[in-house]
Amino acid sequence: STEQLDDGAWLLRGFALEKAVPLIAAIEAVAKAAPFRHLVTPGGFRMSVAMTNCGAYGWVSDRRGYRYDAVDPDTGRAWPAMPSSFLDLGREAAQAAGYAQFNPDVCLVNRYTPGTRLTLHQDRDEGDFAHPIVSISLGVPATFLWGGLARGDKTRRYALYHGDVVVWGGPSRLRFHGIAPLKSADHPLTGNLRFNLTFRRQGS
Ligand code: MD5
Ligand code: FE
Repeated sequence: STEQLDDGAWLLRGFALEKAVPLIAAIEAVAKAAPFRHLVTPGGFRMSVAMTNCGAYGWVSDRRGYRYDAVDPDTGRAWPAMPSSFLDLGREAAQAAGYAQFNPDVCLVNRYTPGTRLTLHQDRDEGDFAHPIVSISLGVPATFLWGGLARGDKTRRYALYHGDVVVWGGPSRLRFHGIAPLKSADHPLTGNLRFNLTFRRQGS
């Protein structure tokens, strides 16, 4: 089913379900070349979510700030190429939500263990906010917190399940959002883990 969350924001329930097994295998291949790591925020806090990237650029954070970089600072090499299974599904989801021209050059991969959270934030390090962000949830379900354009705005909660895809664009592109601490659960494909893929356009 397709549910409109707000202007420019669409929840495509189960859109990735049929491709979940190859997507998870591709995550494992990406993580072999660019291992998951816990980034440090500019304020010095270790993030509870573990991250890696694929594509021409990757999102990184350290004491100097947040940025996109073509080189993985942990390996000194380019990020692994975006698997075609990722790119195809990211584009199909964007198209289903009305963004036919989406050509992502980054896929940020997040890995959640029980208790992992992502505090309320905006995604604003990309070069051009005209492009949407496509998010694919795999494994253990999570509670997504969806706010407004100011940090203090009221948040709504949505359960995101294995295979769900969300597309955020237009007036919803810069909303504050986060993930509540992950509950312990067991998923047949991922055990106690949740993965989230976010497709982004970094370069213009
Ligand atoms: C996650 N990841 O489930 C979430 C889902 C991240 C991140 O937030 O930055 O890696 S992506 C949700 C998202 C992205 C861009 C805009 C909006 C939500 N939004 O306007 O609500 O790991
Ligand atoms: Fe985000």
